[in-house]
Amino acid sequence: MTIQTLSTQAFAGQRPGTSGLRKKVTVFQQPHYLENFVQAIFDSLEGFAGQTLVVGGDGRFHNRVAVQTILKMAAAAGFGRVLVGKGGLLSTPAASCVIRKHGAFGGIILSASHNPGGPDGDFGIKYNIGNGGPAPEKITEAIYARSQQLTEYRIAKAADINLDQLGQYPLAGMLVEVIDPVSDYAELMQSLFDFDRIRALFASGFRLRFDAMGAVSGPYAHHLLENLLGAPAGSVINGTPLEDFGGHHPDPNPAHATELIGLLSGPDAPDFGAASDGDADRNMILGRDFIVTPSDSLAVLAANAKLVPGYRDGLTGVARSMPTSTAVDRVAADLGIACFETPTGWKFFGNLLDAGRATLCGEESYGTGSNHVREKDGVWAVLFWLNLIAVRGQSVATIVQEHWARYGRNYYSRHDYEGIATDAADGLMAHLRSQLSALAGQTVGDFPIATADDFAYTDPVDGSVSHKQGIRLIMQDGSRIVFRLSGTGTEGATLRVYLERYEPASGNHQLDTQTALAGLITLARRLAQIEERTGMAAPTVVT
Ligand code: VG1
Ligand code: CO
Repeated sequence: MTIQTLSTQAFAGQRPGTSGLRKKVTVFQQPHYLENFVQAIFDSLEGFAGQTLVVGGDGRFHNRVAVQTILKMAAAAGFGRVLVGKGGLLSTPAASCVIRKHGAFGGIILSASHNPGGPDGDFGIKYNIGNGGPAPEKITEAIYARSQQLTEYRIAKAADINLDQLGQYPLAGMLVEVIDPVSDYAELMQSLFDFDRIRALFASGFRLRFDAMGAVSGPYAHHLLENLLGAPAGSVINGTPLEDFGGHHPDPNPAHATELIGLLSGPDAPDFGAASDGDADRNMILGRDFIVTPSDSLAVLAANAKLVPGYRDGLTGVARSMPTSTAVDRVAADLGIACFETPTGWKFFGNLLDAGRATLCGEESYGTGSNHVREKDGVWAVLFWLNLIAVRGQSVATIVQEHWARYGRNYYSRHDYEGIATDAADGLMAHLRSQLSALAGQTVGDFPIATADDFAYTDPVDGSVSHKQGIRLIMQDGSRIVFRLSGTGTEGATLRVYLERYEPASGNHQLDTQTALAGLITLARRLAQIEERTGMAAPTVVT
């Protein structure tokens, strides 16, 4: 066997963001760019000789090329075995499931998630540790540091593996196993949910549309919803993974999943709609003419968890990212369980899940999950909702409205300002930071501000501290405005403004969300000087 050692030079800018390294495909196509990052990952790990690595991605353009390179580099690095999904495919939650089930040392996931794909689109890579979850900051920072010092990388000289044929293939002293990307995951889902009951729901005429958005959730949704649960053929739309997602922006929110939103409106609409993103870790839940916000979805799942077999014994705790609405906090208080508030990004939930301190986790960005894996999980959330509907025998809208009637409603919206010049975005955040001490305790317009700070998080399990995780303005009545810059974009900066207002159980739950939040929206734009600093009179995306 031949292991080649090739000289290389460091590339600036290989610091992983909220969820791995994401760049334009053209950046990844530069000679040695991917190789450098993969070598930096391997150089930052210890003790993997002879161990198993899991590799797979969301099938976007460049996925196959990258998988072949990673296989050869894993062989050169001394891994004993690589499990790779057929066609190079593994959804992010399925990769997490496979790592855990097969006791792998870790995994490499290729995805830029909800970002568009294709030759002009985005590509991404991230490393997950042996618990199946995204590497914590300590490791991602080590990978970055290493990427800046590299002078060479090692790769086996070997023919490409046939990724389209299940089986075992030797590669320079290592074994490559091409596995079915769906089966381990499908087995796990069947251990958590009442498939008989959901099957009976479909048999009774319940109708669903699941929009896979041309991305990797298609094979999972086809198998679970149509083959195993009996939803009629055609219930899953855009179900074939495509290298460019069929031109879709595979982001399951009302702004990008417009086809599905259209299908779910009107008297003849199906009962239930759902969509997932590029790597199938996000979910959007819809009823007929009804959109469930992700923050509400988390709260509803927590409140009803005991109705589902996998969570019958109740939850030890829940966790949400800081910008996510506080709807789930009210459920946790009612249930008498802990509620953790973490920085944005699933990696911050890993320790809480491993320590058994949280069972369900969620983010406002259409991410929901539990201790069954260590990633958020789109198809899991859909099955959870279907199980609830099958048990409660109510529509999506009724379930959510009854939730509000009991706990009150957290009106919630996120306003994104995309494509801002980096300097302007940094200046805007610095300006906000400079006002914090003056704002705390002041009344601005109609809003008495109780807390104004820059969110910092101390992990209760390992004590690690993360600073500057978003600027919070918390009003006396609990209403909140949060500002932060995206860590997943590949062009310029994206400002995210998160807005939340609480309306008690007895209050008005029928307002239009943007109307309900109008005062906070105006205040946010004024305090951050959004128009003056970015020239933008309105957000580019509202969810
Ligand atoms: C966004 C979301 C965050 C999510 C992350 C990865 O990050 O806000 O909640 O965890 O994407 O999701 P940011 O830094 O752009 O706000 V995914 O589905 O892109 O892996
Ligand atoms: Co994703």
